[in-house]
Amino acid sequence: MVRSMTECSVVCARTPGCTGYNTENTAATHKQCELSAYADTDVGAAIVTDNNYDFYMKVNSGLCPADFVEFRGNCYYIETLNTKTWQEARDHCISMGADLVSLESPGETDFLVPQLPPSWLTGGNDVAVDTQWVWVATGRQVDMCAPIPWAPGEPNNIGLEIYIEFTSYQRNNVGKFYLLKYVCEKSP
Ligand SMILES: [Ca+2]
Ligand SMILES: [Ca+2]
Repeated sequence: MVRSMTECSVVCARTPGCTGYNTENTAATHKQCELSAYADTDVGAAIVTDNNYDFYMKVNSGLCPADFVEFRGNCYYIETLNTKTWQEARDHCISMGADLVSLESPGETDFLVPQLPPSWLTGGNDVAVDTQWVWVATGRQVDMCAPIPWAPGEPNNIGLEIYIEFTSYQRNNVGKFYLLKYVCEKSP
């Protein structure tokens, strides 16, 4: 089975002891998502043709707690069973030493998306100052365009919508009683 680099990174993150992966598809090797021990000399990517992709990356230091998966040095708890309000979800994250996820790179978003339903809660909010969107874990401003844009017509503030929902690679603001799956993020 051909796996994308993102799928392969997920397989590695969920495999105890995996510290790197190689996604390669050539007639000679037929390697697909080879999990491996990480070596400094292997890091990097070489795309030879559309069908030949060779990549090693350290994705799993083994330092994340049980129930968390690791991606590029951060730990993620991905809730795919239970829905909660934003505050309930945040309380759950904090109880595990984490906070609701800050989406700060396309790679991070691409890593999370295949593991979740189309819609889920992030740490984005404008609770403190209306229309000043920040990530709750860091207080940093949410980039208005990246890594995902607002959905057309959003943020629309129907009622009091103060939390950012990820929905099908776009952003929507939702209210405090809205129930969704969610992602927590922490440093190892
Ligand atoms: Ca993040
Ligand atoms: Ca909205």
